[in-house]
Amino acid sequence: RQGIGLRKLGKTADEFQQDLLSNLYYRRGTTVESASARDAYETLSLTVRDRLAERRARTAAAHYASNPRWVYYLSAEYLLGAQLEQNLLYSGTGNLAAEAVKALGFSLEDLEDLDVEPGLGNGGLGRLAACLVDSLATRDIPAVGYGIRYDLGIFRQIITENGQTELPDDWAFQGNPWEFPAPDDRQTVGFYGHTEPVPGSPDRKVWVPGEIVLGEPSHMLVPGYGTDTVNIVRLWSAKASEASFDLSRFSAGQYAEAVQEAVRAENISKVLYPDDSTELGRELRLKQQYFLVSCSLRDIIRRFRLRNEDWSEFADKTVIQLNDTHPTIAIPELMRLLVDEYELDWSKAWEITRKTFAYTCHTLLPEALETWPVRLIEKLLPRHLEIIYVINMLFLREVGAQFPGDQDRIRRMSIIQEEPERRVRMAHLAVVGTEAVNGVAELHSKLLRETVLDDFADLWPAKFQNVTNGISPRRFIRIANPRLSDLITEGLGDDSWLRDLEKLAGLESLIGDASFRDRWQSIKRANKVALAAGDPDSLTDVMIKRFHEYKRQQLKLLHVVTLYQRIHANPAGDWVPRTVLFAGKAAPAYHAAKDLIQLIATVGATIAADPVASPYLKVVFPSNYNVTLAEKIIPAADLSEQISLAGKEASGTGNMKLALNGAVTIGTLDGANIEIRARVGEDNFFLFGLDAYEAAQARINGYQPRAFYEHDAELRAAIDALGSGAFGDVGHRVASSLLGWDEYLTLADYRAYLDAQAQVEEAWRDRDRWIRMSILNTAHSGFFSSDRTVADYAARIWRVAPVPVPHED
Ligand code: 26Q
Repeated sequence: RQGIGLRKLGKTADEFQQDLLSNLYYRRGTTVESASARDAYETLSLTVRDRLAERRARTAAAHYASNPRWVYYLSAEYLLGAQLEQNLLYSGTGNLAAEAVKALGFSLEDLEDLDVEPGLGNGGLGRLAACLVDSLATRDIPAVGYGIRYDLGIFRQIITENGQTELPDDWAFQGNPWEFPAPDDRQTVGFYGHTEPVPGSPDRKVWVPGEIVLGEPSHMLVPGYGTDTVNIVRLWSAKASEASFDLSRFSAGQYAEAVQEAVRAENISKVLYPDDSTELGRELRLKQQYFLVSCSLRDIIRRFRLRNEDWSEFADKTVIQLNDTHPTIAIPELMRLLVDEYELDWSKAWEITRKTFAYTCHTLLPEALETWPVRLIEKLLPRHLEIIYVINMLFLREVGAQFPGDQDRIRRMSIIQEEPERRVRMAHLAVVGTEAVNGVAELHSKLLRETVLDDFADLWPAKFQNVTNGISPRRFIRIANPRLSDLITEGLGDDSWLRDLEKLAGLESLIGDASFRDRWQSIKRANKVALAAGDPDSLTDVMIKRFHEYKRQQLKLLHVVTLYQRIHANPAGDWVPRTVLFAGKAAPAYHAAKDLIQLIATVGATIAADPVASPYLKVVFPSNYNVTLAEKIIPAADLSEQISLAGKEASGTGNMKLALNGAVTIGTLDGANIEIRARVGEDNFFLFGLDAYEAAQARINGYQPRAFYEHDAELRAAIDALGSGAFGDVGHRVASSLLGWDEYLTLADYRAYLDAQAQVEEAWRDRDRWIRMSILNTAHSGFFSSDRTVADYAARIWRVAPVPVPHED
């Protein structure tokens, strides 16, 4: 096929226009005269996608030619965010596109509003996956992200005074112009059934599944910024096989029964589980996990075999990163494939498996550590349970050899938990079956070694590492905050900071420039005007994250109630006007979190209706927090609330996004807050509260929330107000939960938090001081680029090198 080449895509405005028109006619099947905004959106998306597809083809060719070591990121969740604006930026076609759509009678902004974000994740973990694949491409690392193409993403949330209601998120209802279906790469996945011995091969078994489901992949393009690399995220969709449609039942008029099996199969990728911390032990969730793993591993092996023959090379060419324990069933699955299907010796297979995987842990909460009932795994994945037993037996033998006679240690470390029912501890399996384990911030990695995984860190100290999380500067400042990005580019002389975020440190030398400071402040104000959440001259105080008791939205609420009461006690006081913005979703089954949402909405409405307090205090709670909404809120924030109980938030990444956009943090010594404070400087961070050791000690010392209630009149007044009946049953429930047990030591940190908020107000009143703090936060956030995170993984865990993609021609 030599000499056959691709027609070059247009580079001038005219040519881009021509490409757009031809897509409108020949791919969308409509005409200029009758094109709707949706037609224009779909057509523009295809035109932009074409530019990336061309880079993708060159990337694939470069990767094939170099037969490199690959990074495979396995994640049950991706929160990729809206695609159009990102792909315009990464393909460098923003201006061409704006002109071309204008000629059609549309504005780019109108079309961007039609771009729906695929909400295929819950929160931090899903968005981290998206930032990492962005940075992998930006760093020219050969990588594929594997995930599930849920038909319904994270629910759409509506906030009223009755709290949160959930609606299904049929995100691809009108199609998704960004994805490429690849039905030829479909895989077959088995479930249930039984195993049979293989005569003469004691390690091998034949698994005869009782149910077969097809996995159909489609992929989204993941361009790098400032490079020609375009990687992919490959998402699997469950499809029934032809055989699961029962034609004889259909012919007999049993229509529902005829499709029952097919519906069951396709339910696997129907909906994202909206829980982000507690495990419900649902069979369908485990099916989702195995579905992802089985399809992805077969795809990885298929790709390996395109260029390699010898299994001894597999672990040199492949590293598979497990995004938390959700895809950990990949460890016994790879063993099964190698031992049962490819007939490798157990010990050879185990060596390959261990070398291939690495595991990232994202939590410390004991209730968030995944365990699955042995009975469920036995039923759904009988062969995998057998393999897990062998892995465990060999592992415990090793522990026994290291620590002779230490039965308690063996019980603690076993992959199988015995009481109160037998369960598989996925985190133990993940540590045993991988070469590297990492936490997501310094403190988190340290606490992992000292608490939940301490026995494993004793056994294998070198396995445990830290890789502090990061965020994509393209999405979270360049796209979210174009005004500030332009000012930074002007201040630093060019936009190379977008690929080398530590360059932001250069802003420090502009702090003395009064006109620079003025412009900085005007931009923050303009962003607040655009957000339209409250008075742009008020202190915009934001708490945006999933609702969870450990994150302590309830502490922020107590602060709001106290401010309200103070204003009432002294209406003529010199109050700092504040707009308090909450946004975030609660898991539908997490009643305490949903109560808190309702209470915040109700208190907010009470304040809004109050003529005394409302000039100074406003609470807003926009519905449906997602990546798109985050991009609007973050640039407008003055104050970033990062007030989790120390030792509970593994890292946080919203904290990084807000600091990068010049918000000043009020926070505890938790997660990445510690590293943010170390970099932006103690004077530019409002610290308060117990540290992780004090918090752990408080409970041991018999923490009594009531003692704090009784000794602090303002705290008492705030809790009494919530529990008074004025806010109904929810107020009661929240107040009594705080007074009764207060799992996350809210009352213990209340006074310190209010004192820190008083310091915030003092700093805010000195506007020049505040602006300097704001600039310093941005200037010293460079470390938190996900490009740095990926460089850390590449050097210390993956040991991969970039493969540059040659430019066109
Ligand atoms: C597990 C089993 C069954 C159902 C659901 C789940 C599940 C799903 C999602 C468990 C946890 C999650 C998500 C966790 C998460 O988002 N963790 C956050 O990860 C961020 C990135 O590392 C950190 O910054 C946050 O601190 C951490 O809370």
